[in-house]
This record gives sequence, structure tokens and C-alpha cells, in this order.
Amino acid sequence: MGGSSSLPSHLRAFKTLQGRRGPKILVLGLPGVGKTKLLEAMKLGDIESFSPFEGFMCEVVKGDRATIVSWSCQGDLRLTWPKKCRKAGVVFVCDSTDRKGISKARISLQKFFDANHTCSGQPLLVLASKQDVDGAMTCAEVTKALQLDLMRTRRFKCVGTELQDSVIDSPELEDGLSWLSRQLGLSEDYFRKKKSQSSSAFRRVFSSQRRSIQEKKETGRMTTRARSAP
Ligand SMILES: Nc1nc2c(ncn2[C@@H]2O[C@H](COP(=O)(O)OP(=O)(O)O)[C@@H](O)[C@H]2O)c(=O)[nH]1
Ligand SMILES: [Mg+2]
Repeated sequence: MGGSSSLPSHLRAFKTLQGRRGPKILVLGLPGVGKTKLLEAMKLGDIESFSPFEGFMCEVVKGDRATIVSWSCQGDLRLTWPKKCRKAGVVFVCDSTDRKGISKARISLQKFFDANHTCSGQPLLVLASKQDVDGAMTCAEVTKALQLDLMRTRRFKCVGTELQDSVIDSPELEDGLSWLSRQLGLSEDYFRKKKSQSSSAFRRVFSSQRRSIQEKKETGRMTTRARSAP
């Protein structure tokens, strides 16, 4: 405990939440791009949501196998992450419908890698979300706009996802996560949801949890919610 009080608040928060081995995946992206939706679709475990400081939102999933940390902030991913996080695969979610905002996303991603050089060797999975919306950018367009090809030393893959409320299974997401698992030296199904879990039950739990989080946000309180798999 001693010394941890001098850490920046976001590091203190991760110290308590990330677990002994550190997260396997860091999910990054601007607000509203679909990070929470992704965590819901993965169904790996309870989602804890909190705000380490104003304007920043963090979600942590501590599944049976893997811990996942999702980080949302207003355009600034220039935080230096704890060492344990630097072994994680990086999932960058961007909103394919937001053509104007894509350069902001590119700058955020660049800032993240600039501040975390040790993450540079880690695999990068880019999720081009909201592919179900008319006029969404294709993966090729997103790859170009984020200048992923210029990141020569980094392994990356870009997949398009459509995670609407009614869509529970996403082959594209599974494909992306299998790729990430392989790159991290894990089994293909490492990040795959448990087959026995009932999707309709999940839908019910998630929609009630989302409502509850929203209500808490509106009252201006810190949000901490646990979702329990049925
Ligand atoms: N149509 C569509 N909407 C999506 C998709 N992914 C996320 N959304 C919606 O985008 C909004 C923001 O998603 P959320 O996961 O909360 O974003 P976050 O702020 O990055 O966590 C929500 O209304 C989601 O339902 C998608 O693939 N398709
Ligand atoms: Mg969110």
C-alpha cells in the first residue's frame, strides 16, 4: 500500500482493478464509438465502470481467464500506462460513421503509442464499428484514415463490426478476437464467450444495467456497476 497514494489517480485505480497478471486487452477509443458495446458482446464477465477523474471513463472486465480494461477519454490517450498493461493486446475502436472524427481518432491512437513505446510491439486490432449504418467507412477506408499501414513495425488487423442491440453473434468480431488471441500466443477461443450463456438473458441484463448506469451518470455520481452472468 505504501507509496501508492503518490500515484496518479488512474494508476491507483488500475492497481486495484487490474489483478495480479495485468489485463490481456486494452480497449481504447473516443467516447461513443462502441467500446461498452464490445465488452457486452464479448460476454467475458462482469463489467465494472468508474470514472477515475472528470471526463474520463474506465471499464474493467475481470473474466475467468482474462482481464480487459477499456478506456474512454476526450481525445487524449496520452497517458502512460502501468507496466503490466504494456503486455496487453490493444483494441482500438473507431466509429466508421464519423468521417469528420476519424482524424481525431488517428491522433489519439498516435498519442497513445507515443506515450507507451513498449506497447508498440503489441498487436493492434482495430474495430471499425457501426458497419450496419448506411455510409459507414469500409475497413480499407478506416485503415487508410488511421494510417495503419505507416505503422510498419506493428502487427495490426482491422475488422468491421456491427453490434446492434438485436445482433448477438458477430463473426467479424470473433475473427478479430481469434487473430488477437493468436498474436498474443493464446488459444483461438481465449476471448470467446461461453457457449452456454443465454443471449436473451444477457440482453435483458445489459439493457437494465445500461439504464441504471445512465441514471447514475445523470445524478452526477461515480458509476460502479457489476453485471452478473446468469
Ligand atoms: N448501429 C450501431 N450502433 C452501435 C454499434 N456499436 C455501438 N453502437 C451504439 O453507439 C452508441 C455508443 O456505444 P457505446 O458502446 O456506449 O460507446 P462507448 O462510449 O465507446 O462505450 C450506443 O448507442 C450503441 O448502441 C454498432 O455496431 N452499430
Ligand atoms: Mg462506454
